[in-house]
Amino acid sequence: MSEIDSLKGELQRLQEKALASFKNAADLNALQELRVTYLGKKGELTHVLKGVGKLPPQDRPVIGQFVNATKTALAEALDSAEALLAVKEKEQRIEAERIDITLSGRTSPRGALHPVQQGLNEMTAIFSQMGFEISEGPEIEDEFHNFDALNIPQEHPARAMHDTFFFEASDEQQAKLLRTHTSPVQIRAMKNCVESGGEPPLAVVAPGRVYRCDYDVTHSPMFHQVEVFKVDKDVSLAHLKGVLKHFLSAYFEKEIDIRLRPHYFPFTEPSAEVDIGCVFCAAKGCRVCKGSGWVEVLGSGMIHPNVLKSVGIDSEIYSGFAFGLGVERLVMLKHGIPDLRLFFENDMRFLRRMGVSK
Ligand code: 2U9
Repeated sequence: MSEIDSLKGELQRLQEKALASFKNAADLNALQELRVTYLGKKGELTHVLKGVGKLPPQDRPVIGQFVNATKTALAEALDSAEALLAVKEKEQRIEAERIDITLSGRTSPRGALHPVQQGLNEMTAIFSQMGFEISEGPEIEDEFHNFDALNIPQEHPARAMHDTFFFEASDEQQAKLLRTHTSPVQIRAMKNCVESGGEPPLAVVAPGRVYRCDYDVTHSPMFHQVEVFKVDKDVSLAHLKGVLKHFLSAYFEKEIDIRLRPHYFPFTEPSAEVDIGCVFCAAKGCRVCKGSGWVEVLGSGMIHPNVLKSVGIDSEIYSGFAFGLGVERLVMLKHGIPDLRLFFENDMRFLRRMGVSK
């Protein structure tokens, strides 16, 4: 066999071996290595080329052409194998990164308003819909707004009854205290109206936190009140009773019976405690109403003339009704909550049942 034929044969085998290895290459890196192995400076084709030098000069162009053809064939085969592998690797990556959008999502815990705040908002909204203006005021008050203006003078036993938290103060300073009810908000609303040259009618709802130094099973040192008043010409107890019945029926979401029982408050005259027909036993008598069929829910009355006088409203021309309620008490009655302390312990079992952190 001539030298040229043996070289041709060698190139032929080299090409077959190379093409087979390109087909089997696992990835682009392997292919790159094969490119070096066959076409690189120290590669197998170069090695064969070195043998060309030993050929007689007239044979060299023939085998040179053959070598070039082999080189082109290998380069083209490498290029197309590379393109194929690139597509394959991309498909694998897409498959690996695929997101299954049919899986249901992970839910994150959802917060909610505290049951007391929910109740306070519901109550305030009912009065707002009836035309009462919502008013808020400071929780740190002075004795004038919390007591004097409400017909509770210095030595009045009601001051002691209110179990007030006082701030420390020197003799010259005006005593500051945590408000014991939201009535000072009402005083401020009336005073603001008069001082800015306005006059009644005035209808205000004052929701908020109040503080009393009192702590037992049915009392918390901080609790929430909603207080309501209306001042106008010819306001009567009948208006008070109408507003109360509408409010209580709206809040409990059913027709509610009410009754007014005479009582004493310094800031109202006459005064009355308000009972509702027991919502648990339909007034048949149970543990909640202690067998009476009635449950006390709030205090009320016609605003005392001294209170109107203290804010500069003429009690000969104007009259008004007012009432105050404890939010926790009403929320407990509506939802059958047995113990006031549940509101303040943040036991998740209670809060979840009431709609916090579902
Ligand atoms: C002004 C004049 C009068 C508001 C009133 C009550 C009766 C009352 C209690 C209910 C339960 C307080 O939270 S509680 O302990 N409130 O009994 N509140 S009359 O009278 C006012 C308010 C403002 C200017």
